[in-house]
Amino acid sequence: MNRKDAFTEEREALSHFALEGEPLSLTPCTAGLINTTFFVHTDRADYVLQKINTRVFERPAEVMANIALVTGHLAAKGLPTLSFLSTREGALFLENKSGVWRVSRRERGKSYDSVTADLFENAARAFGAFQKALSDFDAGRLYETIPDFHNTPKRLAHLMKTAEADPLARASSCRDLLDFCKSRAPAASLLTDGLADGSLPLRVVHNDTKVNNVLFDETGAGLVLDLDTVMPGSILFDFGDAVRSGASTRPEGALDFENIRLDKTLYAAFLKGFLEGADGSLCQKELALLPHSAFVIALELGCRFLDDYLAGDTYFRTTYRGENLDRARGQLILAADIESQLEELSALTERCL
Ligand code: GN1
Ligand code: MG
Repeated sequence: MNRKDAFTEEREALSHFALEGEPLSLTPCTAGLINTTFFVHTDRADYVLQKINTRVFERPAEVMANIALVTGHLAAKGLPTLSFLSTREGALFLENKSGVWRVSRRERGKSYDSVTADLFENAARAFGAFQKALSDFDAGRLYETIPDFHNTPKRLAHLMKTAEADPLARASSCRDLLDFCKSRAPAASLLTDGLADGSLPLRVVHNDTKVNNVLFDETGAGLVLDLDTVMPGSILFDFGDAVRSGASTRPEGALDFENIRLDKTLYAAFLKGFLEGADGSLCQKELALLPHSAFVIALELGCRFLDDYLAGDTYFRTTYRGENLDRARGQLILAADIESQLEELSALTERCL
């Protein structure tokens, strides 16, 4: 193993899993804002070791139970999916004094933070096919591991409460953003209202459909990764999150705010791939709300970043002071741009159906 004196906790955790071969190297992976991830290379195989963030995932046993159900369902259909190793004691994860750990096989392929329209369409096809493959799985069997994860009105209300308490006296630096969020409260409940009145079906939802959660093979086919937030919800959470993260002209966290817009070509590419992958699974109301879902989820993530900034940056990993404020500004500018293009996006969506 490299750096003999480092990674003591990680090596101890790894020793509980029956890896093929001897671990030769352990490399930190910096992607993701929540869990801590390492690539493990042995003389025979490659693995991913993760320390689960238990502040975010308070009940890791439920996270892993959801993942086992979903990967089991996909594997039973012969579809490619992630595969996790049990511990030597036969558990789905290891809990020891340093934390909660799990190991999966490292699948071959490439992931990207930003993609061309062609690759984005392929990512969409993978997310759509994931939905289709799970459309016969009873979403009620899954735990709600993070309650109200995509409950946008609750996220917005929570932000307003934090802004009112203003524990670090930061609210004065983002009044414009707070006003924007508050004024969009009526639209924020579009998806949750539909779930509540039954007009939007409850499905198995991935809930984190960023393009870097797809691994592409050499043919361009995509494998869906990061199943931590698989929960019951609306398919529109997945479509909206993918579009707000992948069809923006600038990546999340970009500081050249004046260049942030929704790219209609990328939107159309995602739409095409997603509808093909989902292969007729969407109902009329889901289809009609596709463009709006991107607005709602961008607004929601803007609220979450802003809330975390006001509360002292305890949720999303940051590398500089004010990063969550910058992330929030970027998301809310994107939300405003999507909102201004809703009519056009709806027309474009209709033409694709
Ligand atoms: C978090 O850690 P990562 O990148 O998989 C967050 C998502 C956000 C995303 C924003 C459990 O995901 O909801 O969209 O950051 N995941 C959780 O980059 O909160
Ligand atoms: Mg994630």
